[in-house]
Amino acid sequence: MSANATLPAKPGQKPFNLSQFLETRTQAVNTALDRFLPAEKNKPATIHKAMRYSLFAGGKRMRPALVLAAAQACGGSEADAMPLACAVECIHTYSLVHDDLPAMDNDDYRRGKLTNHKVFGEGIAVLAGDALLTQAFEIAAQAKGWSRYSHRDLILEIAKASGSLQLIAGQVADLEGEGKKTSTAQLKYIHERKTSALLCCSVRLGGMSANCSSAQLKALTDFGYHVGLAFQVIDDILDVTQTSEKLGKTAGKDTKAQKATYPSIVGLEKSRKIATELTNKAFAALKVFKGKAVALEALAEFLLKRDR
Ligand code: GRG
Repeated sequence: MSANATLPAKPGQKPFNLSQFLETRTQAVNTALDRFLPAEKNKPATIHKAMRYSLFAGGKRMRPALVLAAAQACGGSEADAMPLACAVECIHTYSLVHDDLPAMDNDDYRRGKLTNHKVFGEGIAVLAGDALLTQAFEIAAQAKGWSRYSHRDLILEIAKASGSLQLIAGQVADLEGEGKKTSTAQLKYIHERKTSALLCCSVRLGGMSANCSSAQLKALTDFGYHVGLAFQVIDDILDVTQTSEKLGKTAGKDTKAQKATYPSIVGLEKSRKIATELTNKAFAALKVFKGKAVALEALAEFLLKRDR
């Protein structure tokens, strides 16, 4: 599905223009990231060039879009949510830079360009990832804090999602599972941590930036968890069905690295069915928003039908 779609309206609802939402939010996020990051010419210029190279390489900006859409569903403002949207994109980009390193996935292409270490060398790529991770917390600390959610809550949220029990745990299990027989339970464990944790954190942060109620936060958590799992099932499907040109990264890597994926364990057709079921569970979680979560709904549908 291309983001050009205008989703048909449900009875009593205006049609939602997803392409316009994504275009305007991507532009706003890029402008904010540009302001938050040290300028390229700041000494040492190499590290700032390397950070900006990967950050502005043309990612889909799905995590910031989820932060902003969740804030909107809870009646919050884009300005209040923006530092958190930028913080999660910095964490996500750091994880990609490190994942591409020769010691990990050893990839030459990402976001349609040469990977960070191919351009700047391994040492600088490690440091650019470290700097983006640290930058995320500096940016998040500039969010304002709300009556229900303090700065402490925001920082804990991001640290937990990206720490050794979530994002890093998923990556460790992924690395250690290469070439080994993996059960669907173990695969789910990896997907929950490697992918779902940061997507779930994104929608939760959006809700927090709108001082959301505990019922809204619970619904967002449920939504984010299921969308996150669906996202990775689709990512696994795309790895075997799309070209490297389309994906902007090397296609077919999972099979080559003998990685456990949904298509390799249950086949393509069942994988598509699982992704649809997970997305339906995500839709169901949005009921409490009584039609105000149209952007989240449209994003979940877009993520299910995406082709890159
Ligand atoms: C190195 C700490 C560390 C973690 C790495 C994110 C990750 C864990 C590995 C990257 C490879 C991978 C398949 C990750 C799962 C999440 C995912 C599908 C990332 C790609 O996200 P997109 O498609 O990428 O949103 P863009 O480039 O569009 O932002």
